[in-house]
Amino acid sequence: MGGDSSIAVDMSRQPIKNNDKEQEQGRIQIEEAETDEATDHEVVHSVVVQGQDTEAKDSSDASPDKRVKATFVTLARNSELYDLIKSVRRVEDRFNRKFNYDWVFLNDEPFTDEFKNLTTSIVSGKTKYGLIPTEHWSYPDWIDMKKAAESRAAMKAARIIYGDSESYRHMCRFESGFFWQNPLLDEYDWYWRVEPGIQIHCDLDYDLFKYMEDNNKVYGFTISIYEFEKTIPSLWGHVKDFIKKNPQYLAEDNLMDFISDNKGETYNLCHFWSNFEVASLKFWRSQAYRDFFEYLDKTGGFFYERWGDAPIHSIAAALFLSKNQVHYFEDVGYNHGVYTQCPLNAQFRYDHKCHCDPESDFTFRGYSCGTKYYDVMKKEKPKEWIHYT
Ligand SMILES: Nc1nc2c(ncn2[C@@H]2O[C@H](COP(=O)(O)OP(=O)(O)O)[C@@H](O)[C@H]2O)c(=O)[nH]1
Ligand SMILES: [Mg+2]
Repeated sequence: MGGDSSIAVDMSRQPIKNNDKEQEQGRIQIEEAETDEATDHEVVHSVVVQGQDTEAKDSSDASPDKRVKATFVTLARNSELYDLIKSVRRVEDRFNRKFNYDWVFLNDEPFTDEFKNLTTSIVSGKTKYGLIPTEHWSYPDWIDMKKAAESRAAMKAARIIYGDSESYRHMCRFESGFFWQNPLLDEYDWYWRVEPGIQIHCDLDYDLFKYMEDNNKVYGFTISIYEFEKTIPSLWGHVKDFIKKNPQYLAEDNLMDFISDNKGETYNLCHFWSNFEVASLKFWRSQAYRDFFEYLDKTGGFFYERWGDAPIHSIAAALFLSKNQVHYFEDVGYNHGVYTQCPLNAQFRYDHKCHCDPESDFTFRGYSCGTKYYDVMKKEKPKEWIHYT
């Protein structure tokens, strides 16, 4: 079961990058205007001035009625550029060169020209660059800094991955409660989250955003996994308190059975791996999610423990959505860190030019929540699954 104490690292999070830094003061919300430059893809970079997006040209060749209001979104550091650019290239090659969706990049420091020029040269849609405001990436005034520091020291001693990292906590809190509040995302209904170093293994010949919209889906994932219990010891207690106070937010036909094995008494640690998400921005903007995030944030758990955005997003999706509004993208072929999704059917892989090894597929392995998801959804498993457990 999840939270296996023999596992000494947080399996849901990959390489340790400890890059805490002092937060600078007085940041503006959005970066200053830039000069537009047409790339050899004939894509024109938008001008972003304090949240005003003055487009010089939109080169999208998809007809307007076929496109939905969607964008890619990436939070990244300048130092991750060359790890990120591979992800961007792969997403473009497998999907976006056919659809030309925009791409929003967010950072807690100003992006360098090198970062902006290179990403703009490869993204086929418009690129936009946002500077995260200090209030979305700093300690709220109700946090006891001494208690937070003691907790980091204790988690470091317990060798919990990212246990002593302040920046990681700001990142998880930002991805939980603030990325969707960035004004650069205001004009969109959908986003696809992309992180540095990910892979897309298969051709995606259809519009995933449009699929979500046309099929009444809200949250889409590729990999699910158990969370490391020591990062969230009090989370479920707070979730239960929140539900008790706000029973109206619980969806009738929800996915509680995916995240709890005893009807909600305890959390089984299953969550959707949030480094890949194709999801509705409207969901995070909803009153239910706003209240949920605010309630959790007030407990200080992002800082006194080390709550990840993945369990926060997943618990909300599992409780506030009906199970049919959550979509498993079994056809993407995805990799982040040591975990991979690879379609098991050989003909499917050939038809979609997948380059992954099915042996690497994580879906039905021990530490994945894939089997649970299939069982809860009463979804038929691929006929090959038993060979890949
Ligand atoms: N701008 C910025 N981005 C960050 C920072 N820490 C993490 N990220 C981004 O947040 C996402 C998750 O961080 P990552 O280090 O990949 O965590 P992991 O996937 O859990 O190991 C990635 O897109 C990172 O680029 C930070 O301090 N500043
Ligand atoms: Mg990552």
